[in-house]
Amino acid sequence: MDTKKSGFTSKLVHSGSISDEKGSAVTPIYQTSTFSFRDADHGARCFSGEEKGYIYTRLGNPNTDELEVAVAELEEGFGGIACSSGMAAVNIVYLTILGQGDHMVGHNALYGPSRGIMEKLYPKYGVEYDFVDCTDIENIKNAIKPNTKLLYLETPANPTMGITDLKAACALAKEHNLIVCVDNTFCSPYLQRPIEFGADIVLHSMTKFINGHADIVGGMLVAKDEALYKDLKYVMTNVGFNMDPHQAWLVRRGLKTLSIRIDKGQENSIKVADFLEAHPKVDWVLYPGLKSHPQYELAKEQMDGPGAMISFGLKGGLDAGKKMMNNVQLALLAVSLGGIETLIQHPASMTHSKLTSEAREIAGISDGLVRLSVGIENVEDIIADLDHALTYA
Ligand code: LCS
Repeated sequence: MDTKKSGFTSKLVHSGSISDEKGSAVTPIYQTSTFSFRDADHGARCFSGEEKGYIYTRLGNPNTDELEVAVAELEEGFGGIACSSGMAAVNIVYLTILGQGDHMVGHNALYGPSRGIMEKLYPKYGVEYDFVDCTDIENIKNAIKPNTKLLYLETPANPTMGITDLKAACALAKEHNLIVCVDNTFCSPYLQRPIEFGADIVLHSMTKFINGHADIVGGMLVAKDEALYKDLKYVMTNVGFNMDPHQAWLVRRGLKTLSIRIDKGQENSIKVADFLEAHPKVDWVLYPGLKSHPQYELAKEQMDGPGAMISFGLKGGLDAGKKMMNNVQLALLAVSLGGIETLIQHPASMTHSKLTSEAREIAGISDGLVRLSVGIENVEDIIADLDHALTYA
């Protein structure tokens, strides 16, 4: 079925689907490393009937193809590249765009390893970087140098919920011939499509909302045009960052319910954010759907909804955070996000406990910061759980 003109949810259900000769309603899993050639002169057999010529799964497989077609269509890009993790996707971008003597500008509060890998590994290969607060376009302008090649954004950012003006950032980047990559993990294409605003590459940790069931790790890149798609794909296949067919099949299944999962998580989040904002033990709440978010108006303009991620600060700091974590019952005390189950985490005592309080502040993570990924459970149960745990905070 040609889904190019279909609505978003119809695309979720049908895009890229492959019907086989047995008429299965769901694409089978092509759990194979290699494909037999029809004869010495022709490419491998293709079950979809197209002259696709599958050869070897690291280079392409019907299950990764199906997922790539679907996500690329949803993001309104030229082509998708499924890969083994969100971090594989990040590294494919860095390896493709940056080389000896090149410079990148990135948002200062990215998902930790997306920044960490640049600071730790890439200087070995002569790559330079500056991480600045990209929520202020002036900072990007001031950081661009003659050798800058890449502008790397994440909006809303993890976990500070800072929002970058994509239209303004992309326009500025074009004046300087920069490639713009936007990590769209927190929104998914249901809530934000960065290519519409001028981005060249969209990146996802599909571990999160796209898959939505906390049962795989995976990544996706969507390139705006063919040339960029080919360059990114070359790195993916040759560094070996490919996604396994079974993993791709699971993600394609999860993707089918993206809009209804996000609608429900978002409806819950609006109520949870209001509850937290009114709670006496909570100092601040950062949620793009609250008028108190510093970029509330911008969020309304570039996002189709505020999403299901909330950060909030406890007045009692580190100790209060630990006590709250030890008293949640419904929310899982876990990293990751974007699944159907509510997850809660306190970076100062969990993921960032090895850093000093000062180093955490620099990374935008105060001692009382708690991050919540709101699930699709009954909202009364989520609020009751938080309310109970907050009595200990
Ligand atoms: N980008 C964002 C915005 C992320 O939140 C993550 C993972 C990644 C990229 C990397 O994706 P992965 O390789 O894990 O699929 N975020 C995580 C988090 O907040 N807690 O645990 C993982």
